[in-house]
Amino acid sequence: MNGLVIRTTGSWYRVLNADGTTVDCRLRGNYRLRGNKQTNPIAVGDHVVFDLQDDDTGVITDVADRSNYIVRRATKLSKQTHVIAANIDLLCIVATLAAPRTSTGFIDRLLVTAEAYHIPACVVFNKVDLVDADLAPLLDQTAAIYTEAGYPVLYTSAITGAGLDTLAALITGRTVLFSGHSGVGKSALLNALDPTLDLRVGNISDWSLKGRHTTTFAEIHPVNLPNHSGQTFLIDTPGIKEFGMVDFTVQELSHFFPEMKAVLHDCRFANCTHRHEPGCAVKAAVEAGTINPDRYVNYLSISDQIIADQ
Ligand SMILES: Nc1nc2c(ncn2[C@@H]2O[C@H](COP(=O)(O)OP(=O)(O)OP(=O)(O)O)[C@@H](O)[C@H]2O)c(=O)[nH]1
Ligand SMILES: [Mg+2]
Ligand SMILES: [Zn+2]
Repeated sequence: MNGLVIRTTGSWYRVLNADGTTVDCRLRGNYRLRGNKQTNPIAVGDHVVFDLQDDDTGVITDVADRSNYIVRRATKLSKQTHVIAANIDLLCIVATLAAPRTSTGFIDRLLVTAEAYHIPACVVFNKVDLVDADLAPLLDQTAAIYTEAGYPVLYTSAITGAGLDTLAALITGRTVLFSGHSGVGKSALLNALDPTLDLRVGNISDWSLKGRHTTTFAEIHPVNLPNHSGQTFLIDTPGIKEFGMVDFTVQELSHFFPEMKAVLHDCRFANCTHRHEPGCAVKAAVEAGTINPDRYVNYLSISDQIIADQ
């Protein structure tokens, strides 16, 4: 039999069959790990082959090749990586400017990783109902950074329903990974998209305005969005504090900023790092205002981090 891994907890994998039933599976004892760099050999989104046992549990014997996957460092300083999900059609980075505030540094690290792993991405600014006149200019400015870089940007509110039709239209029929800090409203957004989901949503404590890590493991929720036809797979994930990137070099980094990639062939040196080299087309574009300075600053910060980690 074969199916889609929709939940992983400890050594158990919940597999969704084509007929809509699920089987809880374990991994065959001698299953060959793809190297020991990854803490989890199978992630949500993987398509697996399994044998059904007498007790109605399954034993996974094989995993299909992935079209893509997204990884982060297992812990802050770890060399090991954690696969968040596999076979993703779209990454929705859920961000907020109020309670908690998402930095562009965080968004850019996720976007860079999405580019590196060939996953289309969008930025969803949630909790727009909390954006007052004072905050609105900052929201528009931040959103413009990503629109200009070529990413779809949405404004949503899980509370008022603002922007949900646009979000539903963007994600229908796709497998969509929702990622972002704890408390930005990932689970609340999924509930708002499909009220039958009834996912657990956290409380924001007034004193700290920090999320509480309500969602504790990644899970795929198959849904049929109201007013949209086609099966959609929504992946809810636990909030992350920092996004630990892996696996690429300073030389590669600018290729994962689409607006830099578009001009870097005009740099004088083929191995330009766009920091101090003369004749750098990226720096020229920043000075000319066609590349956003915030994105460039985050580029520098990520490349510093890559160098420090080497
Ligand atoms: N005002 C407002 N509150 C929201 C909105 N979306 C979510 N919230 C609230 O924000 C809090 C956190 O929402 P969750 O959906 O649990 O956040 P999460 O991103 O899933 O958090 P983790 O599971 O911890 O990663 C809850 O109290 C929600 O009611 C929104 O659009 N507007
Ligand atoms: Mg959640
Ligand atoms: Zn350059």
